[in-house]
Amino acid sequence: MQTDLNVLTDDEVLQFHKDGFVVREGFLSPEQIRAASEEVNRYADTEPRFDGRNVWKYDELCSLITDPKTLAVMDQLMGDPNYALHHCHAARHNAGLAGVGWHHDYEQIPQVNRSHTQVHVLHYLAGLNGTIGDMLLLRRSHRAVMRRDALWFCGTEEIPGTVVLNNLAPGTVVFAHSALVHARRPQPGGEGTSRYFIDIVFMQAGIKWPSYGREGWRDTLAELDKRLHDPHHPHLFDADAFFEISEAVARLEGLEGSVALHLPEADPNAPRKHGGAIPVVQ
Ligand SMILES: O=C(O)CCC(=O)C(=O)O
Repeated sequence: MQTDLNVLTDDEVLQFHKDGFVVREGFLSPEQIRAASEEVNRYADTEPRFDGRNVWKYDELCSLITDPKTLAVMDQLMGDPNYALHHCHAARHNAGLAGVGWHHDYEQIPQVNRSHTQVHVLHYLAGLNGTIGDMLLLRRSHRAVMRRDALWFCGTEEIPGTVVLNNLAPGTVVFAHSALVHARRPQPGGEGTSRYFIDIVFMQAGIKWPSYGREGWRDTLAELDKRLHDPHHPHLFDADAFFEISEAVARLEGLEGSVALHLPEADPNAPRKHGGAIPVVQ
């Protein structure tokens, strides 16, 4: 699908890079909301461990991955069309859902820079209404380099810079830099309703990213490529965008002190590399 439309304004693109997120209410059409909610209901009712991970099995989730508007936003945020899908998750949340403490989801081992962009596209099919769970975002935190769980000790308390999302229209999509620190604050109420949450994650081209999990990720990408190959986004399901996360974790095990000292010596004549298209913003 060719996506030469500009869905985000220039100000929104700047806001994404500056604050780490853009919220688009009503991004999904009523038909998309209905079809995706029905699909999530169907599988959540019949598969106790349903999480949308084997996404090629789910038609409506597949169509959200390749939604032309979503890919157009990705083209704008990534700066070129060669980005790759990392994973898709889907969940139906009900009353009494547990919270998730402050964390970020930027995939890097170890966490040392933010040279390239990774985007979580968060779909709230039924919106958010202050019951079941609020989404908390920590504005601008994507620009700090930290462990994914560095702020976990703050639980789901509001901390300076917190943006609360608890009143969003159905079909809202939040485009969040994956390094943006966020939390899900549990809320009472919501009996008899559901909170539908689908996150779809894309990685900018130019570096290798950790694979999604230790098993099955190559097969998932191959199945998706067979079904959804898009010549305008030729690397969308390209396994070459990734390395085996388990190998990287094993390489780090037992290292002490400054990890840089365990790397081969740098060639002083090698050209210095710069990262992806991240505008300098104040
Ligand atoms: O349920 C949500 O709104 C966000 C959950 C979360 O923190 C995550 O998926 O990383």
